Amino acid sequence: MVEGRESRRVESGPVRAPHVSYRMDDATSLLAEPGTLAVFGFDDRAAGSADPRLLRVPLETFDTSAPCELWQVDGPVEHGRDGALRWSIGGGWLFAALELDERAHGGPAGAARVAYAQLRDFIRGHEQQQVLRIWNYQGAINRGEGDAERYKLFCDGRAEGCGDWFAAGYPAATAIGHHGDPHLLQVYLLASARTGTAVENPRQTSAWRYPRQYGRTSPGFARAMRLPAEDALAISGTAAVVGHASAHEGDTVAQLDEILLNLEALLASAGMPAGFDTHAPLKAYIRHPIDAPRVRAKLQQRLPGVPVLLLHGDVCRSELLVELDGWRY
Ligand code: 3EB
Repeated sequence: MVEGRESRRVESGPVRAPHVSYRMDDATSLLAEPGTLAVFGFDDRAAGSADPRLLRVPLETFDTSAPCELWQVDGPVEHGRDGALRWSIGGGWLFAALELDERAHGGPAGAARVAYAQLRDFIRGHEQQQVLRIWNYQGAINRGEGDAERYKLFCDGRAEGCGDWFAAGYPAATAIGHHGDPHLLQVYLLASARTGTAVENPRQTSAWRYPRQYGRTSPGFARAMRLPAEDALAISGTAAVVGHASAHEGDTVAQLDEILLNLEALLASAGMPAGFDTHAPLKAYIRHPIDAPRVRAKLQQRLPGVPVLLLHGDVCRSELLVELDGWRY
């Protein structure tokens, strides 16, 4: 029965990308909308709800009234908690988030190891085993010297906790320093039952091949991920890294120009048309608050109409002053 087989294939085929948007509504009403997989509040916007789909991201915004970020999927959404881990599943997608206090895990490496091991254990029990995108927010990310810099310890622990989890290919990722509780490590991810397609950037050395000078453990992430239905590109944290070197030390605007070149090259490498549009939200992580107006002005000029959330965050190399990540539909 060719027909029956055909329709089964369609039913289990790739699912539509989550719809990601910035919304001024309060978190409670966004959680009540159909298909809400996750809601992210910045500053204090996520306070006061016990819903596991609501995450407070410890990054301050540079806007006087900050939106929430909303992830919506087709179909009903289940949610719950598993120890410290909170999760939701719907529309073929899985969201999971963990917040750990490093002091309970022997520091940054231990916390990263435990976070990734717990996420892996949780994912193992579910149909949605393909992790396509991960965000990491670490306190005081650049504190410490050389191999003892906290970000590098995080990279060590992440690799240990992952083991061979990503042996078939790394997800797209972001790792940014936050200015909240310095002991808080927050990790959240998006997974599906289907594999995506990792995309690398010809202008940049793949992160897992970075030379020794950047740390004992190369960071494991892909520059971007095409989602299974090929209807969206999840773009990793993108900084002014050319080859493996940091460019334009001390010049935020020149770094931002370099990032825009990196993003153009990445879109071309993904086989997508140039440019961003008003449906594809981006985030800009800015190290020094004094740079926020300059970054905002440049992005308004270069990416008019594109929703960009400006956040106070530290890039994982101390000489890097700004980083962008986000989506392209
Ligand atoms: C870079 O290009 C900038 O450790 O997961 C970007 C995205 C960066 C993800 C990570 C690090 C990570 O190397 C840093």
